[in-house]
Amino acid sequence: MFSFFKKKKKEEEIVVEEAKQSEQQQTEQAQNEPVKEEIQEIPTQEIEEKISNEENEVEKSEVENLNDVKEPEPKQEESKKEEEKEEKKGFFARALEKTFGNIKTVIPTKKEKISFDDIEEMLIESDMEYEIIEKAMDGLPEMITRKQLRHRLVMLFEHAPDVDLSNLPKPFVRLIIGVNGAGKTTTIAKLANKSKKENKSVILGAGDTFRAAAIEQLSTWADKLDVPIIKTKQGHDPSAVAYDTISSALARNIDNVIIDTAGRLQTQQNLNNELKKIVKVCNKAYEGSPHQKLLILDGTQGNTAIAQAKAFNEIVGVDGIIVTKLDGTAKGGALFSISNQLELPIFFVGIGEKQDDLMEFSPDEFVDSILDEIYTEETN
Ligand SMILES: Nc1nc2c(ncn2[C@@H]2O[C@H](COP(=O)(O)OP(=O)(O)O)[C@@H](O)[C@H]2O)c(=O)[nH]1
Ligand SMILES: [Mg+2]
Repeated sequence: MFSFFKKKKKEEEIVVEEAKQSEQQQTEQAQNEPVKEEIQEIPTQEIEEKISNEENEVEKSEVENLNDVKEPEPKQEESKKEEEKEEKKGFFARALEKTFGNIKTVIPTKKEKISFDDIEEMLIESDMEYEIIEKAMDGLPEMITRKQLRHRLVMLFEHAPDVDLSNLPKPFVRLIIGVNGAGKTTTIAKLANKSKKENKSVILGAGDTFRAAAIEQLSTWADKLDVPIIKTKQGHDPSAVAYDTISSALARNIDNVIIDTAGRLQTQQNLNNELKKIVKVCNKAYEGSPHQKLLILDGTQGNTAIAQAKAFNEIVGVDGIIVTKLDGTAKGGALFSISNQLELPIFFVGIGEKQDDLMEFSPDEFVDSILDEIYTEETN
């Protein structure tokens, strides 16, 4: 039953080899070759067999691991959680420095209660959409306490992820989409780095085949992080890359697949068709995938990112958002409107250009780090 996967692996090596050819050759060839050649049907039965074997293996290893784990003391656990919470708040506080600068122009000193008008102005300054501000503040009194405001702000992030993180399929396939420059490739590197840190294996698919530089950029990250990558020539069909990446993950029993995509093509229609095709082909390679279609939004664009997000959501249906460049924006308040308007969860935020500059998003800590800037203490 493994012969198919062996064959796939060989093909993959060829693909990687081919990618080393000169760029011009690549483009010429790409234009002449029918892209379909690279897509092959995987016999479903073989995949099913393979998956069920993997499931058995996972179950066995989980049982083994369970025997090694000691129950932590409940008290220790609590203080650890508290520590983590504080740490996260600290990260947000640093990432939101510019947004705080804006907020301070409205509320320069910390208070116990803050007037309705000041809160409203502060939220406008942080780039929260007015419609959302009205919704959040509806019915609040003239003088607002921390607790009252906290409740309303946290409520804006009510859209919970619908993936059960405790029981992920293997491989777990994520498709990364978004406009050029949003931070897709950098975020893929950060996610791969996170996988590695969690002792999960990961493989990347260089699906932005529109520009040679994009393939190069992801390859450089793959080298740096020492993770495998499947790539092809510039101009080739990205869905073939997606197919090969997923097949390779299945063959090598890899935990996570992350696939890059182009942010811009010759026309919007081309982009729509390409993204739809990639999604379809992922499902062909491994039924049910991609498990997450993650939209990368540039945080420095504030509310204008929402229109983009809506367009992508209409094309392929987005499962969650990652907001990048939170470190470089004074518009941190846009996170409220992004999540609320799109009715989607924010999974992570990017807080810098390095591989470790990715943070799991948590509405509680995000809101608290803002409130810490304007309120003196918890009041009722
Ligand atoms: N400051 C900062 N820069 C970022 C962040 N994420 C990405 N970038 C930068 O944004 C630029 C575009 O990123 P890239 O990953 O190439 O975007 P892509 O075109 O969507 O793949 C690069 O210069 C990145 O280093 C972030 O969280 N913070
Ligand atoms: Mg890119």
